[in-house]
Amino acid sequence: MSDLDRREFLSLAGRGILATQLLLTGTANAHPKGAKARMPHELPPLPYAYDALEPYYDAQTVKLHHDIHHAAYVKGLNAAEEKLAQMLASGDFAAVKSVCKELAFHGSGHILHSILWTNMKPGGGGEPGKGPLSRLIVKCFGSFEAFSKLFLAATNAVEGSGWGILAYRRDDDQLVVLQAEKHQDLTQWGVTPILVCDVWEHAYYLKYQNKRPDWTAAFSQHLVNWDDVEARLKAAMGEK
Ligand code: MN3
Repeated sequence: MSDLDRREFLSLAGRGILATQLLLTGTANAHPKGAKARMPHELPPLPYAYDALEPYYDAQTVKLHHDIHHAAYVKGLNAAEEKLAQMLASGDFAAVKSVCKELAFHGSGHILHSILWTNMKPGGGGEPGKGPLSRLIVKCFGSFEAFSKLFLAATNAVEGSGWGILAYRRDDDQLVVLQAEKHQDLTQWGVTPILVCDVWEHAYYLKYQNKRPDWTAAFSQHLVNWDDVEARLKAAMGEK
């Protein structure tokens, strides 16, 4: 991801993962009488090789997940923003309901997967280092162990396809654990996701079949990149 893309992405993530905010972003960029044409969203490259997370996350699933599934959300988001631009140009808003749904679904899918790839690293897992993230986890959840149990329980209990999410709520300086159904349901306004675990079956089925808790345990114990989670927390707090 280039610096510009990263800034744009962090800015987008910082404003939440919500449909109306994506819609407003699209509106500002796509208005026919407004500023220059919007740049299409691009699939961010993986920050490691396909097989770098073996044996906990297999190369075949990583390749399919990134190159096929994540790419489809990027394509869908660009298509939805194109439809939005056409609505604005024509003044015909009959399709607004479906366009809003597509902006939310594909926009949230793109944002959450972009976080997921850097949320993992070879040799990850364990606990975060001593710093603002670990201090805030203890303040909000009592201990890292309690947080970890809550995050895994919430993620394992997602109904159908979705995500486990640790997010930062800047209004009162709190971390919150949430579930998302699909990509965009059950979210909370005004929070910034900093740690996400994908529990759509496409994320784990080849290797773990129906054993979702085995995937989430491997994610937690061997893959989480806590440095990335803390960098996201600091960005959300407004620190450089
Ligand atoms: Mn996925």
